[in-house]
Amino acid sequence: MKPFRLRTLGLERQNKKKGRENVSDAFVTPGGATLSAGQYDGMVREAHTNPEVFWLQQARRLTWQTPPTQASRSDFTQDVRIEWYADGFLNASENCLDRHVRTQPEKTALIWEGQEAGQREVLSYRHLYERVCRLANVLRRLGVKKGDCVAIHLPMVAEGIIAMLACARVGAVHVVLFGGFSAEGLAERLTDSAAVVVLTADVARRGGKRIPSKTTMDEAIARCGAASAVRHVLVVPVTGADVPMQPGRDLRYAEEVAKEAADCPAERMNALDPLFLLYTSGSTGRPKGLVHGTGGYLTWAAFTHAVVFDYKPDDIFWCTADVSWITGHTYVVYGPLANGATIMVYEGLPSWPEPGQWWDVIDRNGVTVFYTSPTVVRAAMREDEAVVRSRSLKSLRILGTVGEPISPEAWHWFHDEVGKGHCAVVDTWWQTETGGVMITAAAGCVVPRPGAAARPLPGVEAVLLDTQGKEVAGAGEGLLCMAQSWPGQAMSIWGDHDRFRQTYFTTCPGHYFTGDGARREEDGYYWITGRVDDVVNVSGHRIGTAEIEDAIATDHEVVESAAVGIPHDLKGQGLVVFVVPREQDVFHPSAVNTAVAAGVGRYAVPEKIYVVRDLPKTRSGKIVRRLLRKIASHDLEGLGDLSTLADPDIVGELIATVKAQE
Ligand code: 6R9
Repeated sequence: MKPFRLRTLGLERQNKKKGRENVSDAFVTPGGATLSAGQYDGMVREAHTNPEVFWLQQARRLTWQTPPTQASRSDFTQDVRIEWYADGFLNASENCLDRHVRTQPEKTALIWEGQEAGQREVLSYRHLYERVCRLANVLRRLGVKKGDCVAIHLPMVAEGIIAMLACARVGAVHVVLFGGFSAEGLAERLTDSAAVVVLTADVARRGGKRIPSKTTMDEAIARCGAASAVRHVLVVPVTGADVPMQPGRDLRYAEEVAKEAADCPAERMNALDPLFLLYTSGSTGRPKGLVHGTGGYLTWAAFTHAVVFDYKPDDIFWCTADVSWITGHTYVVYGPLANGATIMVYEGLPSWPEPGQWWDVIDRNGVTVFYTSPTVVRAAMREDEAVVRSRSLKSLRILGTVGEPISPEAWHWFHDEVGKGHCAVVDTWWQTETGGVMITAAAGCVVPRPGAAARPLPGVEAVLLDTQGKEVAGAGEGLLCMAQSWPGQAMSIWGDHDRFRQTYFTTCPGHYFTGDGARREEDGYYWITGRVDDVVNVSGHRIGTAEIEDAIATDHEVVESAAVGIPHDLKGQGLVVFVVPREQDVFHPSAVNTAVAAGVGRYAVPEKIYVVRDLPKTRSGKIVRRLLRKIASHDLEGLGDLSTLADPDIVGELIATVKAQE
């Protein structure tokens, strides 16, 4: 087993120092929770002792064309098989739309606000259903068949959500692509998924910036060359900008949907048919397309949305995540819509054109559940306190965070200033691979402890393993693994099941390995200590250091480079690159930024670049990233035994270089 690094973030220490442990006033939600703590504990016990019965029961949250008779036949050994509800049939878009149209057609499904003042659209379930059906008919007319991939490259507009559901309706596998990817990053994913149709925006907006979505997509498709399977590009008008259209291939979204009927029969899907692929970063270079199935994923989305956020029918549920992130898939779209909730979608930034935009969205729309990231909380904390204090925010009852650990300071600020002291606060730990929340203090059911991810949800069999692969009992620290499958678990990596097996099931044989380290307290509360692999988390963006290094390697002036993550006040982690150029005197570090922006995207451009003569390596040639992390964060104590390095002198030299280049 690889010698993984386990580190403690100090959150727990910080917390203990302050004497702030359980915060019971952040436990009971105003109006009371649907599930009592006792009922919740009962679910945890039932899911543990009788998982088959429990998960078949939970599957009844959905409407099945053919209900499943078996819950799981998953197996973490040998070839690895993740299979939930294998003999069940259902359609995800029918679950998110048709059944609510039957019972509550005029209920608001989606409130959308654009970033320009006054842009607002309210769609009832019936409206949303009709718009999804029109697009589904367009997709069918364009020849999209069950099992084909369709890429969605859109900002936070209603059409992004409509497109996901339209794909699900016709049985197409959607692949939502982040607006911040470079043409190269898009091309890589288009080729890997073999997407046949792409939906993109004319031009997207992000505050004062304009993002040329269509022309970037054109360049990406051109880069795919003969490997491109893209037959059509549907262009959604976001800003109404004039963009070049390739006759025969490119189509105007508005014109196409206008030609179609507002009804469209939904495809009959097996529970194991893929619903979507979503690319994420790991410790090796190539991004992996994680495959989520239909039945298990949707059950998990509906179950966790209801239980973690104490769902009530009159909620206005706002998850601020971009739809290109797994959080957007599960808690903007599938969880809340499967449960018939009203979702809030806002296109704009928290502080553009001035601070407080998101607080105004909450007040204007009566948002009751606000689910965001610690980065957003940290940024808001730095603003003048009058910004948050001048807003009422009284509609809120639950606040949530996801993506990275939240420090006790930020937790308390969120609770006191945004929640005005009366909201439940739920930190939620999970991953693209897990499909939905795994460890949390479910609102009204588990008492939160600021900084801790808290307890595994019912059916989540979390374990800690030491670096020898032995299970840690009771209180302790180790690699966070799952001993059993759960319905939301990704089924595979697109086109490469063996990579899936190797990535997640060989580090701790017989277990799913999360890539995170964690500490557990005696009473079973978990504290996430961060990634133990080479993944850096910048403002919740998961960035593989190998991806960065691969992009930099395309510059011929570079001999080699190493990217590491270091603590960052605002972003959680910042990305630092050490680069060894061919000729140190003539090399300009901006070349690194150019290579990263082109190969990955601007969002991954490093915080700091150090131009160095060499990297610290073991005698077998492995870069010792641990040393680079310490040097870059000026943490020079306990550098450890340097005698195993091929060239121990390099360490002193690097320390001096970092100092000189500050
Ligand atoms: C949903 C999502 C997953 C990685 C995960 C972990 C980190 C997410 C966290 C958290 C501490 C939390 N992470 N939530 N760390 N506390 N509440 O973020 O998915 O983009 O795949 O990232 O993010 O390191 O392994 P994804």
